[in-house]
Amino acid sequence: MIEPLGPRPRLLDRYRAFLPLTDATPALSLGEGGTPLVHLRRLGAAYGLVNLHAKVEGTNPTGSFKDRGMVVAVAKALEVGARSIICASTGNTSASAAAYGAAAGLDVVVVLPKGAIALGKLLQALVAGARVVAIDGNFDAALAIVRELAAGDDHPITLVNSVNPHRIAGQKTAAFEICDDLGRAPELLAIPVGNAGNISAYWAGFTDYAMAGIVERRPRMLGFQAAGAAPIVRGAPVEQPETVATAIRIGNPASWTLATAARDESGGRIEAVTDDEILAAYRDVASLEGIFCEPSSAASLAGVAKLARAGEIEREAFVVAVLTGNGLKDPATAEAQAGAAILDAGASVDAVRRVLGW
Ligand code: AN7
Repeated sequence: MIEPLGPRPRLLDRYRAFLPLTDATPALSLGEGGTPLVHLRRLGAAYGLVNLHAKVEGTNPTGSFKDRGMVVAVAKALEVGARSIICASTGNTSASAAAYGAAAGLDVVVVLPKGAIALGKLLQALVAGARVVAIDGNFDAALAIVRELAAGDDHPITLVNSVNPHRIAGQKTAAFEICDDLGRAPELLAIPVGNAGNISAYWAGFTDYAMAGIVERRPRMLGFQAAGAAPIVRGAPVEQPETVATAIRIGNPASWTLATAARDESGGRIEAVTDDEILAAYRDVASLEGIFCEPSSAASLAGVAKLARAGEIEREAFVVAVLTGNGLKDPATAEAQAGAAILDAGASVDAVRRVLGW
């Protein structure tokens, strides 16, 4: 018999020293964290990079990095006796809130921009039993609404968007894992930027590890926004953000200042990538590496590709691109981008041979 694997360490136990937990914080886990760091040899070769890696966050329980922060935010909500949670979302936060809220026995309300959420994410929230409110407005409007609802005291409810500091605290753990796996911090960390919570969380995580003396240096942070939703790059909010990468279709990021601080303190940059560049990276990482991520996630690789081709990343540089969510969440984009058409054949060996050209 082969040794049993044993229980996976819980994220909140593994990084307890760096998290805002107390003896009164209830244990909660759906198996979040511990995601793979994959060396992208074939895609790296295409970009002219030999040390390109992906942090594959789509393997989290609800298929995105949001679970790292949600487990902390929901555990902390339980600790203070909350009965219900609320968030605005471009999809993944709502899927995660619905799942962790269900596991914790809480009422969950999610407020979404109507018609702008990838189908898989919407279904995750509905099947988990969240109350889903679709507004005639974008994410920025939804966030303003839930902030006001949560601030009022007529109906106590805990806000679990990334303006809740427990979300950022939990999301720092991805930076810890990267350092633990590499035995050091990478030189460059590439990440999509939407509401800008995650880039802020990674920077806080690398900073915690550097302050604790676990790593010597922190990476340069490279944030990428979609060209049609690039307020930080433009330096002004975008009224009508537009992009195929619906998860990052955000015109006025809540963590704007933290994101520009991460950029500036790290000597990094925040740049825009076009939808075409995003979709090229989305197809390439699937067809060259077997990693199916969602379009927003591919913004990190699209940005790396662009900078590498411009000669701005050294061939040997240790680069980690964060692939924030699973490709299965957005079947409509997958269908539109799928490279190969389905070959129709009769149910015989000859018919199958024929369509394969054998
Ligand atoms: C796959 O779910 O904002 O810069 O409401 O789902 O921390 O916002 C999602 C964002 C990147 C951007 N990749 O992260 C939401 C939401 C994926 C995402 C981002 C999101 P932030």
